[in-house]
Amino acid sequence: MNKKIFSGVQPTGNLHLGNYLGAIKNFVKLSNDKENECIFCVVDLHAITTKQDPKELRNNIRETVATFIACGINPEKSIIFNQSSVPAHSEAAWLLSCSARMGWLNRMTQFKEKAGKNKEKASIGLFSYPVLMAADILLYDSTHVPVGEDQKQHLELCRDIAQKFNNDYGIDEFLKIPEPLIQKEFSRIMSLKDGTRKMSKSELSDSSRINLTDDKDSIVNKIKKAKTDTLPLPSTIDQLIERPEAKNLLGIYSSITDTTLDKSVDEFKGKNFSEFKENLSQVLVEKIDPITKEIKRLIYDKGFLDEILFDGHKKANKIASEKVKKMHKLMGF
Ligand code: AQP
Repeated sequence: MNKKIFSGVQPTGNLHLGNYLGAIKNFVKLSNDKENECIFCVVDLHAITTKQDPKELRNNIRETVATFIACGINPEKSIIFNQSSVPAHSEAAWLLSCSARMGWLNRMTQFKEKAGKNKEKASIGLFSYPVLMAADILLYDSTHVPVGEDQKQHLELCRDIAQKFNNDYGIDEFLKIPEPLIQKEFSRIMSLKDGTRKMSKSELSDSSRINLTDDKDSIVNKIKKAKTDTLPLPSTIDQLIERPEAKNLLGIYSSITDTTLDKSVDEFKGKNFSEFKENLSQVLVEKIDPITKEIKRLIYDKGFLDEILFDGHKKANKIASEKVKKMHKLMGF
C-alpha cells in the first residue's frame, strides 16, 4: 500500500536539532521513497496559539520552507504549503471540534505544560490545538504521520476524533485512521542545559539548543558548554540510567552518525567528556553546516520560496476543499 504521509512544523523560528533529528530527517527519508505521497505543512495557524509578531511570522514561514528544502525535501516530489493558505483546515477543525470531547482535550499534557499555572489565561486556541492538528491530518486521508515523541498523545487524540466522527455520521472509514511514525530511538532530543527537558524553540536560553541556523563556532561553543556530569563515559547502556545529559549527548551523536546507541557507547567507553565533545562537535558541524549555509542562501530568494508555497497551496487546497465538501454533505449542510 502506498503511504500518504502528512506532517507539520510550526514557523515559530529557531528550528533546532530536535526538530531535525526528531522529525525533519525522517520526512526526508520518507519523501525519498517513491511509494510515498508526502505533504509537509508549515503550520502557521498553530503558531498563533502563542503570540507572534506578524512580520517575524511571515519571515519564519519562509525560513521553515527553506529549512525543509535545505534538509533535502524535494518540492517537486512533495507538497509543501502553509496551513493558513488552505481555509479547509480552519473549517474542518470546527466541524471536528463538535465530535471531540472536552475530557479528551483536558488530558493533553502539552497544554498543561505550555499553559502552566496560567491555565485560565491561556488562549482557547492553545487548548483546542490538537483538534486543528487532527483536521490537518484527516483532510488528506493521511495514513502515516511522522512526528517526534512529544506529539504521540495528539496523534492518539486524532485517531479518537476520527473514530468518533465516523461513528457519529455512521460511515466506517470516511475519515482514515492514521498511524504515527515515531522513530524507535532518539525520538526526543533533550536540552543541552538540562537532560530532563525537551530541546525547544521557546526555551529562553539559546545555548539550550543547536539552531539549524547556528554557524560552526556557535555549534562548537554550545557543545563545549553543554551540561554533563563528573563521571567518564559509561561502558554499557544500562549505566546511562540516571545520567540524562550523557544519554542525550550520546543519543545525538548516534542519530547524527546513523548508528546505534550501543555502538556509540562502545566507541567512547571510559573516555572523558572533553574528548567525546570534540567528536560530537565535528560530526554536528559536518551535518548541520551545509544545511545552515543552504538555509541562509535560500532565505534571500523570497520569490522562489513563495512560488513553492503557492504551488503547494494549489495542490493541497484541491484535496482539502473536496474533503470538506464531503464532510458538509454528510453533516446535512
Ligand atoms: N526536542 C525534540 N526532540 C524530538 N522531536 C522534536 N520535535 C520538536 N522538538 C523535538 C518535533 O519537531 C516537529 C515539529 O515541531 P513543532 O515546531 O511543530 O512544535 P513543537 O513540538 O512544539 O516544537 P518545540 O521546539 O517544542 O516548539 P515550542 O518550544 O514552540 O513548543 C514535531 O514533529 C515535533 O515532535
